[in-house]
Amino acid sequence: MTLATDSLTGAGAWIKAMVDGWADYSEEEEKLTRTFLSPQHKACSEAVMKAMRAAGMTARLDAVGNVVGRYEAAEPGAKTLITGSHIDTVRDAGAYDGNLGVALPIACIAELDSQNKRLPYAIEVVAFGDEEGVRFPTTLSGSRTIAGTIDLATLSVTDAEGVSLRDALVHFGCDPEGIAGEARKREEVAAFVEVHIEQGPVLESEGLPVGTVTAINGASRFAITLEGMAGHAGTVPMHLRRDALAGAAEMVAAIEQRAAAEEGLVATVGRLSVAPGAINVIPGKVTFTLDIRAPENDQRKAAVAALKEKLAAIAKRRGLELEIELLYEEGAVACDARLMDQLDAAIARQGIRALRLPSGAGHDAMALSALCPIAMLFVRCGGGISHNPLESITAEDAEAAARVFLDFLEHFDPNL
Ligand code: HGY
Ligand code: MN
Ligand code: MN
Repeated sequence: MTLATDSLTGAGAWIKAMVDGWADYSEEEEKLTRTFLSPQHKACSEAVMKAMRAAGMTARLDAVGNVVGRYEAAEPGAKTLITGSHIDTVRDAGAYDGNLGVALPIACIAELDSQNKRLPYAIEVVAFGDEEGVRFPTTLSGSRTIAGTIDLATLSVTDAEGVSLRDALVHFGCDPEGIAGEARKREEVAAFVEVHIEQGPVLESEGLPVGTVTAINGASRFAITLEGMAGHAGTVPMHLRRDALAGAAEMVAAIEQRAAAEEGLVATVGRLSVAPGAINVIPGKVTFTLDIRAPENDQRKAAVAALKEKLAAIAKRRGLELEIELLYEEGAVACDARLMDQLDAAIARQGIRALRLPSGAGHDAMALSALCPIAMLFVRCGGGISHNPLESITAEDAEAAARVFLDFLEHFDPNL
């Protein structure tokens, strides 16, 4: 596929086709599931590198499994604008979460390259490998590596099969010893700007193809384990049971009730496992996850503290052992005002009403905010649906977003 030469005409269909092609790299039949450092992640990384090179970029796999494409500046020694997003997915995912934010910048750079145009700064497009945190009990390892904030102790975390992150990296063809060296120097980076589907209904409700993100909600994630007493389903009277699943059910309802009572607070129990898991055995052990988010860090932390108390009271009353393990915590992050203004200006130049909106979803941009100013451009997605195979975008919106992003690139002032 080659882009039409007249500045991105046909780019939307080209971008969609590229992302739809990457969706073939899945660990599951008939579904899109691509987890960090899987063989399918490797195959997709190779396809991304091929597309980057065809667009006039150099492309490499870095020490932590990110794909890094680079389009040099007009002059050597110039600063770098980093863009990109993640190519790992949740289970049974939509195709555009993350992936659109890699394909769209590649299309814009292919257009610059077709015009032999170089900018007063270099551009790096990064396809991060670990944003969803599905395979390992950690996440953002790719973006944290580039930001220089990764905790190398996370290399010892293991997946469900007991494979350590370190071993998985070596198997993937990476050198974990090189991770520290991947950190970018602050003085060399102008900004990080990520293009991502909105994953919510606001742009669609406003009739807009794109919007400028103001901030990214903070999130805390926990693994919660309840230990009761497995027993015979037929012989143990109800008042003598220490049923871990009944306790978990009461806790899940309490979590939902607490979040629903407060504007802006969201809480989700996304995974729950029961042991021993037999029809005639009272559940002795349950583990479930909790993901809790809010626009303000104090609000989220207060809700976490209140819920910890509530769960402890339920466990005590039911005679259950309770363990709450923090898996992940990222504070809310504000986007840079100057970058937001530059995105708004590009949107306006493309004849679109500029709208600002917050992100309820987390993104690699949160990690990059430790390195440099960040901003995000949201793209409308059908029904606001995401983390679901029904996730969709239109070629028209992809093309509108590409025009805005290319306009932003051509006017971007790297000396923020
Ligand atoms: O969970 C999130 O917000 C992101 O999709 N990882
Ligand atoms: Mn996601
Ligand atoms: Mn995402």
